[in-house]
Amino acid sequence: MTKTVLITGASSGFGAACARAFAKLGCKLVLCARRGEALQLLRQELAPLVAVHVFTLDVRDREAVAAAFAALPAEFSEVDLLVNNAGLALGLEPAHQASLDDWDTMVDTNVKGLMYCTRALLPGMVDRNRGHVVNIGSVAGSWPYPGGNVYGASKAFVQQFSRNLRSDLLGTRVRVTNIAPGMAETEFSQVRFKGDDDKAQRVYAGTEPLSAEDIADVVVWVSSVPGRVNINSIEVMSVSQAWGPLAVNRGGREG
Ligand code: NDP
Ligand code: 8X3
Repeated sequence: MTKTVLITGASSGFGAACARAFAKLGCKLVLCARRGEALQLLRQELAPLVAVHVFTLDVRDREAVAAAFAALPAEFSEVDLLVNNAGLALGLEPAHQASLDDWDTMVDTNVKGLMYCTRALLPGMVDRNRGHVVNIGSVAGSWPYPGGNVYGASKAFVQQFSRNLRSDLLGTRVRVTNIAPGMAETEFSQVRFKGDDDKAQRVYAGTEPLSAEDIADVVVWVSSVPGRVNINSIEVMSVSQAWGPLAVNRGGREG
């Protein structure tokens, strides 16, 4: 089993659930996110079980990521598993009405932040010839939906980056996995709808969405298979979710 696990975006949702799951397995934890108070509460909860190192980090800040990961205390410095989980969707407007600031934030976090964290930890993994990068993508990276524009595109990046990493890492025992969850009830929709609780709750109303723990179970599983096995990509949906038919416009404005 993996020994030292670094999780980005550990202050809520999938990241916090992963921290709890890996603590139960006795792994040392390195947890980061922007909200320090939530991280401290999690540290207090898990410290009786395992060694936990927490620090605030905005993954969009390239220098801060490099500095924080280079300054990990010796006990935590050999990261075996990086869970690139920090990420967000902002807005659901069509592309011609969406906020460019929101688009920038999604690209800076979901694409560039994930790049910075990966680039900072990969050299150590390659040197040790051991390690695993688990990227949290999304079904939105494969399947388009109205309003998914840049969010989905950022997760398509995660999927292809994951595959390309494996190409570069051939000949090492460093593994890479893209996990693509569908609808899961976390703080995701509150963030997407900028604190509008009604809108956020309507996403899940009458459904049985995935839970954060469901995804943590998947992260634990992909990292627990024998070292010769690389789970490349895994897509997970609630039974409440499936695909719709291709959309056809009838009678609207077209030329
Ligand atoms: P949450 O909003 O509950 O968690 C998101 C986490 O990301 C928080 O811990 C947040 O911490 C962190 N985060 C966001 N921006 C930054 C940043 N700039 N720097 C550091 N940390 C950051 O949502 P989920 O748990 O659902 O989301 C986790 C991942 O799963 C995301 O990548 C999301 O896109 C993906 N996902 C979610 C699905 C869902 O339906 N819930 C489905 C498919 C994928 P803080 O605010 O403290 O920085
Ligand atoms: C989150 C799932 O379908 O809201 O990535 O994009 S979805």
